[in-house]
Amino acid sequence: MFDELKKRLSSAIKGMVRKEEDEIGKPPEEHGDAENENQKQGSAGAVAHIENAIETDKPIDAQKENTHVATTERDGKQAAGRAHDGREAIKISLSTKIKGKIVGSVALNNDDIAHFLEVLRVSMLESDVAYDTTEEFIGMLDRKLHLLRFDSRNLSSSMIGAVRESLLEILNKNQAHMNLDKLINDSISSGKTPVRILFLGPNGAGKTTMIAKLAHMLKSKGISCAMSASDTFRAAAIEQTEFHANRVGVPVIKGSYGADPASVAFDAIAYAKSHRINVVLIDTAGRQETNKNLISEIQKISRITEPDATIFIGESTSGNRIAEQINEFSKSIKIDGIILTKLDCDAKGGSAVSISDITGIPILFFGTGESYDALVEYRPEFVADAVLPNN
Ligand SMILES: Nc1nc2c(ncn2[C@@H]2O[C@H](COP(=O)(O)OP(=O)(O)O)[C@@H](O)[C@H]2O)c(=O)[nH]1
Ligand SMILES: [Mg+2]
Repeated sequence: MFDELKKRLSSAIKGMVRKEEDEIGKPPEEHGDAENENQKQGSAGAVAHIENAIETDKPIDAQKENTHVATTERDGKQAAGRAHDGREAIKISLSTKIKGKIVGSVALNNDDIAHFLEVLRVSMLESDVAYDTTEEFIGMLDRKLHLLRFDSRNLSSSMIGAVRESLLEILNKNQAHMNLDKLINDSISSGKTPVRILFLGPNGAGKTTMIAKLAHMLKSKGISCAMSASDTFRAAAIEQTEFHANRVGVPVIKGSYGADPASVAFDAIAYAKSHRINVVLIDTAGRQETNKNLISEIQKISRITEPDATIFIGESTSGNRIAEQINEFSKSIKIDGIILTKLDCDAKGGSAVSISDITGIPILFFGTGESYDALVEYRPEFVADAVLPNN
């Protein structure tokens, strides 16, 4: 679950932090007070020396400067090298960094930012994050990294914080569009029940299992529900829905194989009304977005049941293919929410980061296993925590 994305993002961030730490030297806090004071004076001397050299156009020999600045020999050589390349380079990279070391705040080197963003870009694309989302994220982070001043004593967590902020902006984008809990609770309190929830998606995506998980969750919250076995097409589908409903302990309304799935769903709603059941979960046969007959069938089910929410269920392992499927389905039927199943089998995890951004539809839940409680309510923070290192 998110393994690859986490591994790659962590290594990119750690690489960047190591590089910056190398350049700015050890943080002042690691020295005693007296030494620290000497160091500050030495640092200030070095900055003054370099700035003086820049102003007066004298050659700089940073290596000869005998101070207590934790500027490494390599940094000195780099600084001397940059002196020949141009004064700006020295101003930005060396003197700013030495100053940064004193006040504990550093600006990142432009080349380092560009390299870091490129590593992130490749990591995300290769972990199934969609191209457009990756570009948007990189652009956002680029602006942030150029503007921010980082705490040199805490570079790692400041960097993770900046990446996390940009990621959360992407992950949060569409979440306000739908809140299933609120929909159900509002409908119950205003007496507009049963809430009708229609599920659709490809065959084998985990629709029936997910409906059973949701029934289990609702039941545990004291919300009554019924399942409509409206997959009247696939062999053993009715028995499978019935099996789950019995195990979870909720009623199931079924027809016979080949029966009109819309009429089974209609019966389920009537049953829920007469038994004062709060929510009807309507299971349907698997379908591809390219099958015209099955698309008109789901449109008919939707017309007859007038769902309060239509939810697409897809496997997270399908990667970016799901976003294409949803966008294609959306031309024929309005989809209000997405559930991604089998996250436990998805080593990459990137589709969970970008699918909502690409489709404009919120993610509601993740399926994370085969048991009834292998269900995680979607929260942007959950994804950010799962794909970023802790510190
Ligand atoms: N590992 C894992 N397996 C799942 C998950 N959700 C469903 N499955 C399995 O995927 C298979 C197909 O599930 P099913 O509910 O019948 O899919 P449907 O055709 O869309 O109704 C079953 O073997 C489920 O146990 C999940 O989140 N993780
Ligand atoms: Mg099924």
